[in-house]
Amino acid sequence: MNTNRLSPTLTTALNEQMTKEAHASQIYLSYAAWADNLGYGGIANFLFRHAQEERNHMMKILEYILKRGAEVKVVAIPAPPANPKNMQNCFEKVFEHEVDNTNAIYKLVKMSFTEEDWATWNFMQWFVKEQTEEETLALSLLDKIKIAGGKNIDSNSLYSLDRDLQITPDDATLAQDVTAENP
Ligand code: OFO
Repeated sequence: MNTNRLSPTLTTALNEQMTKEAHASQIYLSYAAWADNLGYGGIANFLFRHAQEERNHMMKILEYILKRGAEVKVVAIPAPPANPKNMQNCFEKVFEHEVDNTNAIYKLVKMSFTEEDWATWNFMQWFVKEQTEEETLALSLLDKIKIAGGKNIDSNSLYSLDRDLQITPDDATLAQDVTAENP
């Protein structure tokens, strides 16, 4: 009796996505260590928290593959890229990584749609929303840095940003949660 509810194609793609989430976690981890080394404890805290979030995403996919009766393949995680050049570059890179991951999520949504695997399609919707949130958050940080002078951001602004990011919530407000009274 076949108890595997995932196709071989989706099993491979989900396993790859699981590794991609682990890679995203390593990227946040390395940028956090970079920021901490420079003395920005608040920014590092924010990035460390996001490393954990990505690790949670990895676990969700791992659990999903198992719960659908398919095989999980844990493989090596690629090394993170080089350290950012400055704080603006750090958040530009964060935004680019998030967009790259969003595109990978969209591919999985499309694959599950094409296969008419509605369980996987439904599971992936959580990730679609999560990526929208993460892109929104990264964009809002880039906006803050731009207002504060972009790559010429001064130490006062960096001090404030560092203090703010220590307590910045992990989740951004999405457009669908906004009302006219509470924009
Ligand atoms: Fe896994 O959410 Fe970002 O990348």
